[in-house]
Amino acid sequence: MLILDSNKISENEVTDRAVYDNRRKFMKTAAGIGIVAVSGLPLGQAQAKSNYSTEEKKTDFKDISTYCNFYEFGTGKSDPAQNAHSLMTSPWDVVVEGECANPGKYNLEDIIKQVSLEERIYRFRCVEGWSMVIPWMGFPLAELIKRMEPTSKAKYVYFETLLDRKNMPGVARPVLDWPYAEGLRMDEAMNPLTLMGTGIYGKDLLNQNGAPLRLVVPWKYGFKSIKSIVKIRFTETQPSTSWQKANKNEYGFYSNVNPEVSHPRWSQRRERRIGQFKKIKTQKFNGYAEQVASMYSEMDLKKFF
Ligand SMILES: Nc1nc2c(c(=O)[nH]1)N[C@H]1C(S)=C(S)[C@@H](COP(=O)(O)O)O[C@H]1N2
Ligand SMILES: [Mo]
Repeated sequence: MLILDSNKISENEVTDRAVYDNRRKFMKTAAGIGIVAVSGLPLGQAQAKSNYSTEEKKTDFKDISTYCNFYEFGTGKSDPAQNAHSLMTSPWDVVVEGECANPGKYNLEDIIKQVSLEERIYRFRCVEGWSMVIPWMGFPLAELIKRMEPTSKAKYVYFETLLDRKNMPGVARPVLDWPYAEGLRMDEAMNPLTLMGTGIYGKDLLNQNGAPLRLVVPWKYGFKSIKSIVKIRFTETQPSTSWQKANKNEYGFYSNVNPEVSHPRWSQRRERRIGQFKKIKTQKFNGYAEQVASMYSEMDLKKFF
């Protein structure tokens, strides 16, 4: 763990260190031997402190890593932390297909070498009514998408989680239509807030949090942030998602955090910040309206929930 309570270390330095550790881990894996020089990497870029980070109190690592939703490992909040150790996350390949110039199978370590990792402290709001503040490590999804060169037909991006019947006890039951599937509109995927998460608190993601690569879309309900991604597909039409298939009246494609639109079975006006006693007000777009509201200015968000 990083020493986060020392007055002598500036927040900037802590962030740099966290970025460095997370990247070095990937580099080690890539080289297969000891510590390698972190060369050929845009470390200067990675060190830039993110303007997008919230100053709110971060949720304890213990809560982030033990209170999880990852239904492939069971539907209980503590099931993923108990069961996800069996997931094999290295080596890890991501298949890119559909409407793009550069489809193919990409090794994650190779992807990591070509993007700028940074720390982003984001609010994270689950549709069930709880929230956290999570210091993610990751890189903007836009960087990856640009490298894949989507065609003019690519209007949406579809994501799929690994489906491993041997190591995922939860998929034995048809709780959701496996593999877990999610999607974003192209402008949402390209928005600078949208991250591909690789770590939390400067460490690689634990399996229960979606190792080794997960989406982080902070203005949408948590279920859009799909874990352990193995497939990315550029599509012309809106992809169907696991939660829409499960119940389209309760879970829409957009799923923007919105206190004005109730879930059919409960209000979304308030949330319980994990680790705090009093409930707090939920903000529209989870407090990221300045960055994202313009993408929806023409839409009726009650209809397109
Ligand atoms: N593959 C997969 N991704 C998933 C889920 C899941 O069950 N399977 N749960 C989603 C939900 S509902 C939430 S709230 C977040 C939880 O992320 P966390 O456990 O890291 O907080 O992951 C999302 N991504
Ligand atoms: Mo969620």
